[in-house]
Amino acid sequence: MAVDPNAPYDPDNIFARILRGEIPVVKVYEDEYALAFPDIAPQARIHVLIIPRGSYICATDFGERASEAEQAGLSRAIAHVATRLGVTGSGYRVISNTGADAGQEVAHYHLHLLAGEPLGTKLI
Ligand code: IU
Repeated sequence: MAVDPNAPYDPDNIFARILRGEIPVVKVYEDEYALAFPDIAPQARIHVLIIPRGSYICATDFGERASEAEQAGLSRAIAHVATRLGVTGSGYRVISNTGADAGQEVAHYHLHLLAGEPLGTKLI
């Protein structure tokens, strides 16, 4: 079911559980602001999710409530992940779905990083 961006944050959503270490993931990158791990259903040769550590539902919620440091931290995490994956030269795409029309499924703000092949018009 699609996420309702106006519903309260659910602390038991799957990404919150991953952040608490209740569900193991391969950590592609982590720091005090963000965690990155492979998407379980990759839509490109490289498909990594980058999530803030804070409890934010979607892009709107993150943009409105996250501190400047958290926003800068997530932005920098994109660059760190891309560098770690070795795709800064070949290129990559960052996408975020918010709400029903975008098809957001998990109610913890996340960025999809797609790379590793020509992406054409590929979206998530
Ligand atoms: P969306 O933007 O909310 O639609 O993306 C959610 C993504 O989370 C989607 O690509 C799923 O494959 C991915 N995902 C995951 O990586 N691990 C999980 O346990 C679950 C979803 I549930």
